Amino acid sequence: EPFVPPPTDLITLTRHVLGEGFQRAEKSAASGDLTILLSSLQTTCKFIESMVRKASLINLIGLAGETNSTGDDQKKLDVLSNEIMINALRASGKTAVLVSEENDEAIFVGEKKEGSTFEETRGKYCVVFDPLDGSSNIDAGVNIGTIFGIYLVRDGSKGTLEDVLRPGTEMVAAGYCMYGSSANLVLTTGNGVNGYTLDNQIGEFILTHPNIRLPDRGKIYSINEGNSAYYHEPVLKYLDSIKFPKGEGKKPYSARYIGSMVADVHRTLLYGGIFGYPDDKKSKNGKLRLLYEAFPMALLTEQAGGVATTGTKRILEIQPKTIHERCGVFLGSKDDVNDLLKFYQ
Ligand code: AHM
Ligand code: MG
Repeated sequence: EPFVPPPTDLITLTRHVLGEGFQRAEKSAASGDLTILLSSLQTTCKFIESMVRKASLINLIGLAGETNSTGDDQKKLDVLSNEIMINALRASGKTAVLVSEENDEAIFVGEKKEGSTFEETRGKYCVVFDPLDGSSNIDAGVNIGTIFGIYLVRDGSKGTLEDVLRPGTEMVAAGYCMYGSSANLVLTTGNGVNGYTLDNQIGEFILTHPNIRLPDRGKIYSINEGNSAYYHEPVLKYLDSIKFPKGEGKKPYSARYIGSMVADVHRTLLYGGIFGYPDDKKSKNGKLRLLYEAFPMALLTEQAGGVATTGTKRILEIQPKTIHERCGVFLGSKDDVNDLLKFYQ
């Protein structure tokens, strides 16, 4: 076979982000800060991805706090990922408030860090994140991912809870990194959605999915139907309508459910269809977390031309009251989600 040279003008995430200008975010902040923050975030994703790959090898899988045979403390992968993110985001000098699924309380950057010898630099951004989502899938080697959303502190604020208890419409950027057969980082800065794939040899995320757009209608539904006994009427009726469609030439939808939000949303963004984790009779507010699961995914979905709703309201417009609150989620192709909404009216 003759040697076919690879493309040489690669668009890396850093290059793309530098060139994009960040109309929405950078205008109001010191220019370049969001670029530095995103650069630090992409490093954490590479770090976590390398840990995910090594997990079974270096025996990271196990109960947090358990000691292994050599007596060293073993850390669960999600605990480790959380530490990786917190350390990197604090060190970036660009953050003021951090909210992690793994921490009960928000972290306020700039307050003296225990054991640290130097003063921390506080920045203007707040990052809300789930360091490693889909924990029930880790031990089986199924796709998992990191989800994040970014707010700019309000004018004059040094970073308080109020800076993160804001509707998703006020997020300046959001994204996720999926650790699957490859690592895929999907990002929006309020100007469409782009997908990047990690080239492990170069160590860079390369733009592989420019301007992701959801098809207006898909053929897939993605929901944990095992919860049907608890579902409210509109959800059951909608599911019935796509499994037993009435009308000539109409075909039933295919079911796909991984149980990792990042993977289920990733497929939905690329193939279309509908993903749901609704509130039901048992889980009154659903399962997924508003701040660092529903908001980032809703922003990505809307930026890709889709719709994200609880069934009764637009997710991005919810005013959070607490940092770990939950909400029902439906997101995906415009026509599919609108079909569902008809059953709620
Ligand atoms: P986790 O934060 O404990 O990992 O839970 C969140 C996950 C999501 O990734 C996924 O969409 C959902 O839980 C799956 O839940 P279920 O197993 O009830 O279907
Ligand atoms: Mg989670």
